Amino acid sequence: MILSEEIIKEFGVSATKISPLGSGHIHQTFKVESKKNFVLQRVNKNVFTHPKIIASNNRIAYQYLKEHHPDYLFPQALPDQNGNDLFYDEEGFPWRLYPLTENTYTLDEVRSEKEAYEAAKGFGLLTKNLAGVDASLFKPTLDRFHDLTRRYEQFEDALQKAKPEALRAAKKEIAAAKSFNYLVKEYNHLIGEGVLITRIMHNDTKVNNILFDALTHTAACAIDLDTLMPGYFIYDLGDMVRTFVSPVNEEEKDISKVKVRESIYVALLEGYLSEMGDILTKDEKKSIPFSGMMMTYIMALRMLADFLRGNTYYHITYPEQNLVRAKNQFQLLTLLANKK
Ligand code: GN1
Ligand code: MG
Repeated sequence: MILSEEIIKEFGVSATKISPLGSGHIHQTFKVESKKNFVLQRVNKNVFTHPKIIASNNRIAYQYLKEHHPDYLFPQALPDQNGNDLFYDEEGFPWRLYPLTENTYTLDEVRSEKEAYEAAKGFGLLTKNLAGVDASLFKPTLDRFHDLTRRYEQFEDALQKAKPEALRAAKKEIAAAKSFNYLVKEYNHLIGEGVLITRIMHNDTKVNNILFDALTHTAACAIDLDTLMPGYFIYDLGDMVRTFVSPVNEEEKDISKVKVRESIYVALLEGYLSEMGDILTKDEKKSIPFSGMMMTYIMALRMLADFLRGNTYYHITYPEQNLVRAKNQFQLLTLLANKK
């Protein structure tokens, strides 16, 4: 592996210290200390096979925001010595460098209504500020990433090809997956009838993708913009519901601990609508309750399909981990469906 110490020179920075940063599973991330501090990242080219599309989408967003919302903090990559947003090493890995936003912190879980409100406001502001940009300039960095129809088809395909022992182990979850198929029909209706408007979405709205201001504890900016691309607001709002409302995350094996914290749900919705309330149409707002179910369902299907396929996508540390995740997410989905 090529060392970060070598790469950083390509960006014209002389570092005094480089150390691993954050809890991400996809890329390798480093904190670079020098006169100014930076974040250096080696992009996972197996997951993101078109890193140049990420760089291009981000640059388009950056330029638009600079012109129309100059005070908005957008983490734009800094060019390397040749003026490129990505530097490719000899092994073909793309690297990128960002300024480090000082006096901020991240959270791995939502502990209070205030945190839910502020994080959701932060993600809402990103979409709001990009509402006027020409969405056709952006390309998908991962094709049909949150397309529920496609994810259901992938689940069916995995089901067809699964080994008998995997089918046996996942019997209940397979039944659950089929029982929620009505959500696919609802999704197709919303898209097909043009109820939802194509907007530039973040597509990975976990709370640790918000940098909080250390003084004000409000959202300073949204980070991890690999999936900044065209989509629908239900993707961002729904993934916030999925990842904020339960006191335990998708890794929890004891599903009796999976809960819907109603006050967190209300707070995140308020935070999101404090920015997006005037942007979303009346019809879009009707699909707010659907959003959390849809995104929880899509993740449950992806995790279950990965288990049936023999765990080829998500990183696992024990064999049933994807099944545990799917069980957990179907429990959350059941709670969300009953709440409705
Ligand atoms: C993956 O690795 P992480 O947590 O950033 C996935 C998301 C899922 C998430 C589920 C590129 O994100 O879509 O919500 O796992 N990202 C990709 O934990 O597939
Ligand atoms: Mg991510």
